[in-house]
Amino acid sequence: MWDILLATLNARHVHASLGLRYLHANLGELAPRARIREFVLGANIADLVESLLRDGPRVIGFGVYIWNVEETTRAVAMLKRVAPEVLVVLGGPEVSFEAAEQRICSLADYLVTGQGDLAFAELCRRLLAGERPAERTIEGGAPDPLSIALPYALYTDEDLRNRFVYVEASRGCPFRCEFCLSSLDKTAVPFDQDAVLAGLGRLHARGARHFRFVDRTFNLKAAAGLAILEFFLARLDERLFLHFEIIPDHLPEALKGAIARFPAGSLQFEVGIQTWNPRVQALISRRQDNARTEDNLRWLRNRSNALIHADLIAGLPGEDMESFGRGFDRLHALAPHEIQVGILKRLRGTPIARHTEAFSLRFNPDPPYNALATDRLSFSDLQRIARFARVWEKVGNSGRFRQTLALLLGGRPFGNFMEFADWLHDTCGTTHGIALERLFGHVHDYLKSQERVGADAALEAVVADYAASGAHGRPAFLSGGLASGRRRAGGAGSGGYRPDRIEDNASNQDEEPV
Ligand code: B12
Ligand code: SF4
Repeated sequence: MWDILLATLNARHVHASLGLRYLHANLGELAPRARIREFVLGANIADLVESLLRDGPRVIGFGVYIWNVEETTRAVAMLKRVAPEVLVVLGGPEVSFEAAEQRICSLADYLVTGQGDLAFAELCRRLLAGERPAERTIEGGAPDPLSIALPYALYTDEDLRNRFVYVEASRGCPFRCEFCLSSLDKTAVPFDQDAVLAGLGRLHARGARHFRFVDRTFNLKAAAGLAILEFFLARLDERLFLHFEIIPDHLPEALKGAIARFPAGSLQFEVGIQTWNPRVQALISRRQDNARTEDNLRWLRNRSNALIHADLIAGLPGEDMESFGRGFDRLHALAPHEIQVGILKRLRGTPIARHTEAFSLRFNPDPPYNALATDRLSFSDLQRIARFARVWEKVGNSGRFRQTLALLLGGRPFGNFMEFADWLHDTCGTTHGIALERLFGHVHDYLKSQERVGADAALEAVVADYAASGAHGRPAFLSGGLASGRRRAGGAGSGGYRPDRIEDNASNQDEEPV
């Protein structure tokens, strides 16, 4: 039996909840009476509630995020019906703002906004002592990181084997990009570096090799970043994989030197570009030096082995199709390994909402609160971009269409790929649920119909990519007459994946739908 449960629904099993581990680690004398219960989106809610109640809790804390708020609301509603005596405490970014408008907040007993590391423990002490604080909303605020116990010992061996190990060297962000929740932070504050490195060292000694840093701007302070990179350089092996989020226009020489020493496949940078349009950048208070961003991306691609995953956002105030497309082409010319096209979301609490009227921003009222239309992009434009993004994931980012991609893009990447995504949607009636083999067939059909490509070049490229993907079927286009020797061009396994690594990339599964 456990007095306190810490529960959440993660986006997928591979994502372990770092937030709940912090709360548990900071429960002090209550920690042995508490347990973390993680579920995955799509769980049966009645089963989830039943399984939580089986632990006999007096308090259940739920971690609420944009991806799980709908299911968590149903869980809390059911729980309060069948076990009203169990106290429900909510926390997490989704309920830290606009609480009055959220059904889940009215169902719960208590709400802790902001960082809950210390505030949750304090509340539990009072609740378990029989007190019922009159104030239902408690501000967690932003405690000094030096007062927070680190949670890394709470990763189990199973976590280390099968899940991403999320870690954190600093909290917060000094920048103000209005679409982002971190724009509300006052600044970035570091954790004690020695303590963090000691925690990472113990995880590494236990076998952890896949570390994802959740720091908003890993490269903000060169000395701190360098210490972490050096720490891992001293522990390099062929399994090590590190993920960092970086700001693109700031790459001091000291960091470059260390980055350049990492071998292929060991370092991944998520680089937020979001928009290249200076007018849009100014409107959303995003400071970004485009020229330095380009220089740094070029340096990373030419002088380091880091995998570059770069993000763009469509639907920002002031951005139209033409300017977004130009931005895509500009980014594509810098050859990041992956480009993620996201649609603007109006996250609760973010200042982007101030532009709603001036730019006629229409947001989905339900999570994920994505932009549906703006004064410059119609609903149908944004639908097309969303399809572009999905198809790009499977064809552009997957690494499975290397030769065909070049033909698809020709000299105008955004325009040509948009035409392909439109065609795919018209042909299949959807861009969801197209199995890989059929997708190869469609790519082939499309390319051979394009005068600028020609049937021979289309077949040759599709056959080479199909063979390199490691797939073993006999799709219709293979009966197109190429000799079997040519069919094998590229060879299985040359698709650029690291099958030994925990992957969040659904495109690694052969029959994964688009
Ligand atoms: C890891 C991560 C993910 C993972 C999922 C992780 C999981 N567990 O499933 C992935 C990569 C899948 C993901 C995806 C997305 N994410 Co994300 N993600 C993060 C990230 C980088 C780290 C989260 C983390 O561990 N933080 C560190 C811990 C310590 O902080 P925390 O989780 O906020 O927890 C603290 C408090 O919230 C609070 N707290 C949390 N739980 C509880 C519970 C109780 C009871 C209490 C009292 C307090 C409390 O106390 C904790 C300790 O201080 C954050 C950014 C960030 N650095 O936080 C964004 C973030 C959480 N994601 C965000 C967004 C918008 C998305 C996407 C919509 C992005 C997109 N594609 O457009 C998608 C949605 C996914 C989907 N399927 O729909 C937003 C969340 C906004 C919101 N309202 O929830 C964040 C904050 C980024 C941002 N700055 O805007 N994400
Ligand atoms: S987008 Fe990145 S740089 Fe801008 S506020 Fe968010 S975390 Fe900071």
